[in-house]
Amino acid sequence: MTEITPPETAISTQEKISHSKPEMGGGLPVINYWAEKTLDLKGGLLWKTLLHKSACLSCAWGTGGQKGGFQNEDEENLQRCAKSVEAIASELMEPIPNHFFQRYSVYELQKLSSMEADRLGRFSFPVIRRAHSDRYERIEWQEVYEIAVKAFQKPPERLASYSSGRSSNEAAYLLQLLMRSLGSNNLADCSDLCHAPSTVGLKQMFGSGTSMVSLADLKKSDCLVLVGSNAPANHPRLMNELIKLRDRGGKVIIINPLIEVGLVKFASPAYPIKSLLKGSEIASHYIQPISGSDTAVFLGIQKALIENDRINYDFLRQYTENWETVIDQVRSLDWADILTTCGVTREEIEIAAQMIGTSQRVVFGWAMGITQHSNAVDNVFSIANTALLTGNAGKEGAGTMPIRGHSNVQGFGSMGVTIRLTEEILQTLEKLLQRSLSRVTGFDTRALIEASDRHQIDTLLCLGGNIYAANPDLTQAKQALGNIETIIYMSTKPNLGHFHGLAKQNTLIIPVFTRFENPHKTTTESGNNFVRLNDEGTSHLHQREGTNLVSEIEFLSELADRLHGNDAIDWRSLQDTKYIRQLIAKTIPDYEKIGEIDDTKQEFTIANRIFHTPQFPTQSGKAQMFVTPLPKLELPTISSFGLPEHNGAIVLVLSTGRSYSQHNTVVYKDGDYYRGMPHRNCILMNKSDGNRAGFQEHQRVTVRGNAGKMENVEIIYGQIREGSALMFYPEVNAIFSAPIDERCGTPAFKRVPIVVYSHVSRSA
Ligand SMILES: Nc1nc2c(c(=O)[nH]1)N[C@H]1C(S)=C(S)[C@@H](COP(=O)(O)OP(=O)(O)OC[C@H]3O[C@@H](n4cnc5c(=O)[nH]c(N)nc54)[C@H](O)[C@@H]3O)O[C@H]1N2
Ligand SMILES: Nc1nc2c(c(=O)[nH]1)N[C@H]1C(S)=C(S)[C@@H](COP(=O)(O)OP(=O)(O)OC[C@H]3O[C@@H](n4cnc5c(=O)[nH]c(N)nc54)[C@H](O)[C@@H]3O)O[C@H]1N2
Ligand code: SF4
Ligand SMILES: [Mo]
Repeated sequence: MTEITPPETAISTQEKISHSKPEMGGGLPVINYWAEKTLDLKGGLLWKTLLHKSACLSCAWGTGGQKGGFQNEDEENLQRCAKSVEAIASELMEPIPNHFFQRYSVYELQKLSSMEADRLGRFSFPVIRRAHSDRYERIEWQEVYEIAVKAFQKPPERLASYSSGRSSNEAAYLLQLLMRSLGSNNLADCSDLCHAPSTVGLKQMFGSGTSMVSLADLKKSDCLVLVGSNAPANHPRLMNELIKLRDRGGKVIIINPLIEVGLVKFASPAYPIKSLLKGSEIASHYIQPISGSDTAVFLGIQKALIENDRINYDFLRQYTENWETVIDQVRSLDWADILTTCGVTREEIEIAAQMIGTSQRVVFGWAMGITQHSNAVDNVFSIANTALLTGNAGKEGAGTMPIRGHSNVQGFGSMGVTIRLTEEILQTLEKLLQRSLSRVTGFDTRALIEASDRHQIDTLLCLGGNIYAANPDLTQAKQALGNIETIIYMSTKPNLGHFHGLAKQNTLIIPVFTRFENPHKTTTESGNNFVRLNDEGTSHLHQREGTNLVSEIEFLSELADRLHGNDAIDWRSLQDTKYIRQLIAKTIPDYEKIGEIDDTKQEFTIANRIFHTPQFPTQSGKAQMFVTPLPKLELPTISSFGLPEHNGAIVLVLSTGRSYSQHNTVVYKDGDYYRGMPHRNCILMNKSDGNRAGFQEHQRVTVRGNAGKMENVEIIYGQIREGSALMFYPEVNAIFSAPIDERCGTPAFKRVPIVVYSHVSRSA
């Protein structure tokens, strides 16, 4: 096998992670990371970027304020976390030189790990991999556009896009306008794999699919129920709010099959004296249910609330519909069924119900532990039902708060990058484009992979992301993408998708500027519905010899112009992002203020999203409640995996997610310090499961799913619920295909049946 020499040698020294587990989240390792990154050779550039006025690249908590990059929307300072530094540092890498592409074939590059691929550097000129060629080669822009234009002249139903929420609102708006004007609604997006169940569920209940809680509200709450979120790693600034909530006497209830150390105790660098050294207690009450049973937990909480007369009937009568049916269902459930489904004691449930029922302002926050299940929409309904039963919606300091992923993923939805566009927006777009638009339901991400597998897609335009590795069943994803004639990846950095997700004819990589480098202003929307204005910037790659990057806006508007010219709108003038903002103001409801932002510089909260009174934008003005069935959680037998029933094998439910040092499919560092996992080929399981199967900790085992297996996996024991296990994506996506919740298309990444066995017992 050829050794691939990364073009950049300045890779930071590999941190050795031991098996020992820390006693709290955050803390000095975070400070060390800051110091390591900000003091090294690129430190100056990193600081310059941190101080640039633009929203943080990483998560949707949305740090980055009016006066520089360190503020939240309440203009509180010191609000940048190490994850932000990690994301920026990755984009400040050197360009990948041309000789690198000349030297290595795609087959050699396919052997790279996610981390190795990311460390190759930045894309800085367009490249193409042509049919039958074994490598990428540099290509001139003229030919790029010729190929792209031809690719988009196919029947509209055979055109598709995929996007990932790091680009701007303006790029997102342009992407959907281009696709819809061509007649295609195939606007797959990473949110299909992420918070789609929240959007779908909340929209049906409240008429609005986003958080109804602002940051200011969160600061007024006296109880936060945090479900299926590893905030210490994935939304670190939220931890400051939890610390403050506890400080003012409030309660934090955590629901998670895994005890995440940072949710028990967190040492926040934002409070050097109070918190950093000793750590702050986070959870007042920690519930560890069986994976995938959250609806049962909430039904239990609802039953306890009913039995202890803690239901706000006045609120239900005045502001909700269908509440009687919901209450009747909960009353009719047996405690025994609820408790066996979720594996939690009645006492644990009663404590949670008591905390919720006696608090004045409860916020319910959740992330992927709730949405990545085949009953994900029910999970969301069950949480929101609990909020409504206690009158915790439509008032200050309370409500439902999906904790969004990518820094602008919510903006993509607002801009119309969705297969569920409202009729209202469709009609305004029709006016703008002066033509009728297709009403055919487009393909979401999973449907797009399935359609490609059936040879139904000719052209795919990817605005960021890694459609290959974000999907379950990598063999299927690779094969499906291989059926597409032309794939155009607009990307900042290489990832596994560029090497495995190769099209049948032409695969193009368009090198784009990242948020803080764009030559124009852009906007982004945080998970709390706050719109930020990102200043224009410069790129460290700009005047390097041989580099030739474009902005996403420039590429998309140039392509649109070549396809449409002056048809209906002057597509070329969309190169001016101010003009795009004018169009957004005209066509996207509640986004009017974006039309003035260039003059006023006033960042703003989107209208009609934060509810301080219980009037909701549904048809009746009331919140609609939905009955949520108790989940039926079955497990396959060992033999259904094609293995003989024998000792030394055990069936578990795998939760697949992120390690501490990765951003989605991009791995920054090996291992997970906070979970005591020294490298990525580990499985975290409960000791009693290990004992049951006769395993020892650190033993190497095989993990098999329904689509493949991983070998030599090291067992790590941790405080995870019996019967559950945890492994990291994207690697683990090789071994399973996942059912979806049909209502939103989201795969059950958090409940993957696996069998774990040792090499010895397999041959026995
Ligand atoms: N640093 C960093 N930040 C990120 C990201 C990143 O990769 N790195 N990704 C961004 C994106 S796109 C997203 S969507 C978010 C993801 O943020 P999270 O949703 O916090 O991330 P996950 O790793 O998917 O894990 C979620 C948690 O769900 C728990 N869980 C698993 N199964 C269940 C279950 O059945 N019930 C319950 N209640 N809990 C369960 C797991 O134990 C874990 O603690 O983070 C965003 N921010
Ligand atoms: N098993 C399992 N699978 C999962 C999940 C899970 O929990 N478990 N989580 C799912 C979730 S929640 C999500 S959101 C998806 C994530 O899926 P994606 O969003 O598709 O993947 P990312 O890894 O975030 O994409 C990273 C790439 O985006 C590109 N990029 C970065 N910044 C920019 C930019 O500014 N512009 C452009 N054009 N490109 C840029 C870079 O090339 C980078 O390599 O994965 C999903 N898959
Ligand atoms: S919490 Fe999220 S938005 Fe805020 S600095 Fe950290 S990664 Fe960035
Ligand atoms: Mo996500």
